[in-house]
Amino acid sequence: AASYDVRATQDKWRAVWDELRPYDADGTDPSRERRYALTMFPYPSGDLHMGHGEVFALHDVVARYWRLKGYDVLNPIGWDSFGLPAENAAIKRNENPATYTYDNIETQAESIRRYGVSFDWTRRLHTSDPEYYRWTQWLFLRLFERGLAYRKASFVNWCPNDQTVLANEQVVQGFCERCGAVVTKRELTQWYFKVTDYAQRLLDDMEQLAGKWPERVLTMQRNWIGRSEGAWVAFAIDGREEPVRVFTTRPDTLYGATFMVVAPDAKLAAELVSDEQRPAFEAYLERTKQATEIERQSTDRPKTGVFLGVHATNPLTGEPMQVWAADYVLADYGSGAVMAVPAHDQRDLDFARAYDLPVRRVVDVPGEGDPAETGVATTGDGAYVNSPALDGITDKVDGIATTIALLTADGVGEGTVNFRLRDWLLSRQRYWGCPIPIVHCPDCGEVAVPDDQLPVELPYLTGAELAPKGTSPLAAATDWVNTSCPRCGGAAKRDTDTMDTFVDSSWYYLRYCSPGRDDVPFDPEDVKHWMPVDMYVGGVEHAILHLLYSRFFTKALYDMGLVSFVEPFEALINQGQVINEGKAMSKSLGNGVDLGQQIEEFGVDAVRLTLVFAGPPEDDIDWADVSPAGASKFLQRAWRVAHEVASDPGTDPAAGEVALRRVTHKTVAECEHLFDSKRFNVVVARVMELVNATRKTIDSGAGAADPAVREAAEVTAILLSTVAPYVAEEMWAELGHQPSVSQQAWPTVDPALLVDETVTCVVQVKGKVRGKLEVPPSISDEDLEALALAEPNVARHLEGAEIRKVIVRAPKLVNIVV
Ligand code: ANZ
Ligand code: ZN
Repeated sequence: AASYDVRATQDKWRAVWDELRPYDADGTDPSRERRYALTMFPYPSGDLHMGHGEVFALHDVVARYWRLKGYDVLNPIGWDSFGLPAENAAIKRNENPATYTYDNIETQAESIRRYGVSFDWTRRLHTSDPEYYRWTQWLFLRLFERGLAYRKASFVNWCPNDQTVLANEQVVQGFCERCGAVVTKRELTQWYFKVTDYAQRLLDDMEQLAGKWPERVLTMQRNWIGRSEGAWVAFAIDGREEPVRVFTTRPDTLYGATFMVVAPDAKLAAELVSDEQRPAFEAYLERTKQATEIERQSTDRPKTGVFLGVHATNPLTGEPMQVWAADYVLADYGSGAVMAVPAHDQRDLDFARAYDLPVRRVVDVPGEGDPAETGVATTGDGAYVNSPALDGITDKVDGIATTIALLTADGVGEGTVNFRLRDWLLSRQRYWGCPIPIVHCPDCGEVAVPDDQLPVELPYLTGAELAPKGTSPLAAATDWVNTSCPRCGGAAKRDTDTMDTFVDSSWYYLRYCSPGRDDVPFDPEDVKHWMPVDMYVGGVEHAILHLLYSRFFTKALYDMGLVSFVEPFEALINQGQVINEGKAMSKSLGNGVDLGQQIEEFGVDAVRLTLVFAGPPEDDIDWADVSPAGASKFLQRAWRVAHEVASDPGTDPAAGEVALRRVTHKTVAECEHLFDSKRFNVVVARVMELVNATRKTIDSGAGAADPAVREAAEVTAILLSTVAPYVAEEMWAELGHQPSVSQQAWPTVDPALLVDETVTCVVQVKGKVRGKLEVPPSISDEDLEALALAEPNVARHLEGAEIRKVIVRAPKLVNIVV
């Protein structure tokens, strides 16, 4: 049988597309509806892998479908090109990270072009280009002006291996997200973005995303933001003017607060500790710094702590409470101190039992014993006991409200909301990142580099100059560091940290709207036209950090009047993982599958089709269960239909096989629905069925000259162009059309052809069959009744009789009772 040359086809159409540029967004016609398809831009480490193959194939289905539907589609590509791997490679290879970075970008760009992704290459960006990071710096300064970028000293997550600080989000279960080393704590002065100012809005605006983002991503964001309602309670401290305020979700248990616990690594602990207890405290603090966050929060870890040698006073009972330091209390949540209520909080109870501290039950939960005896803290509702102000109350909500009112009246507490979300620690002590555009002046303090002096470009450093030393490598570039103060002109020093690469990726989708502009980061008009993104496709590993930061940036820009929407991404797809033999691909398991090798063997289209056909986009794909060979066979079959139409032009002008036309039109109608509901794998299945039906029609005698066959072949080419663009283009040309198939209009559906073949309806009069009708299966009861009564033989039998009842069971039966 005839077949097409996969490789030659790829080379041929790639050149045509480069010439025709059917994928460039237009943007000039404001009346034309637009769509923005976005894929999480790649990091340039090595060549593309299977995961890229999957995400590009899936997101390109959407972009190409929208183009067929007539939308002006923005489908841009760029590189997230700052970051540690390039820097580590440069140290090893004794070069500047740009070499590795831009070499890899070129490799990936070539692979992406070969992969036939319908990107608009005119908007390409790299976050490590000075043209781009100039605007990252500009945005940093806008946040700085508004107090949303600030510096503070605190204990921060420190990766001893990468020799850099990490954001909370980059610490996964106590380990460094990148290298897996155990994360420790260090006290450093660092830059932060004030994400916490936006906590409530980040939560509230998720309503706009309900049903459009995966539920689990919304849940992860909600948990990360971690809103808790409760109260602040002030505790007087012996020998100290200022009270200590604690956050509690259970102010109603205040009568049972029998001691206080402070995080050892909170500043407060060092302030409170007595001279006598200081040596013990400091030893304990050292131990605490070794513990990971996950260990500290573990419920079954034995509780440890040290008495700080001071006492607080319970504002309701007036009783003295010992103040302790213990690592189960975290420094950066609430105020870093808790009122311990051992009877009703298991952590506090475990601690109380370990150090023989008093336990007082204040809620009598029916059916549960006294925690002081059982060792099990109770958290349920019940009658308050030992709590004079709450006498007679039996429910928590009431108890909490009553206590808050009491504390507020006394000026020692107030209802409040607390968030788990922390400010975003953005400075990094590494070289290959966006320099922070701040000058430190001994007289003026932190001074912004003026906008017209941006970008602050990275000095050129190589190899050993980049080696991690705990301070930024930029600090050693003294020519670069020493500068003059933009405000007073005196000697000053540049900030030597660089920004977390998540800053770069928090706004790249805006830059795509106004590529190449050197007077603004983006044009508000362009952004208004293209944004928000209609479909964002990327990995679930970005469910928290990248998406939360982008949402924060968008809201901050909204407040500055630079954008007119508060959520950047309307819809989100998290593709599954490509695995092999049931396991994640890894070097050690030797089960890796190489994208480039698969493409060599089966061709781009077959690999793309395999990935799209494997299952719903969000499911994992086990390469052991799929068949790129089968995909390539199918594509040859599809092509052959077009090829036969071309070689057998035919003369029959008749309407063609109605049965095939029905399949064709139904396929188009159904696929539209399937594309819209992101069931791309089913689209492929429907196209396969269409090709089978076409083959059957040809072989059953109609021949390829039948117009219904041509119509089916054209529809196949158009639908297939969303998944397998090379063969689709080849088919389109075989059918005698000009390229590009991707610029065709979505096929028009003839509604008459969507109606199924008719069904036979039996009409009975007095229980006897008097007539038969051929009717559409979807006929209504009224229409069917009218048809039945009008049927000549039925009408004859009804003559002179009085109709008592007509029982209609559409579409199969009408029973007339006389
Ligand atoms: C007294 C109390 C009694 C509490 C009780 C709970 C139950 P969420 O829901 O996560 O917001 N807490 C406050 N700050 C803390 C910190 N820095 N480290 C560890 N624990 C801290 O939890 C709020 C509760 O966690 C607060 O309410 C406090 O303990 C504790 F029957 O206060 B509670
Ligand atoms: Zn100055």
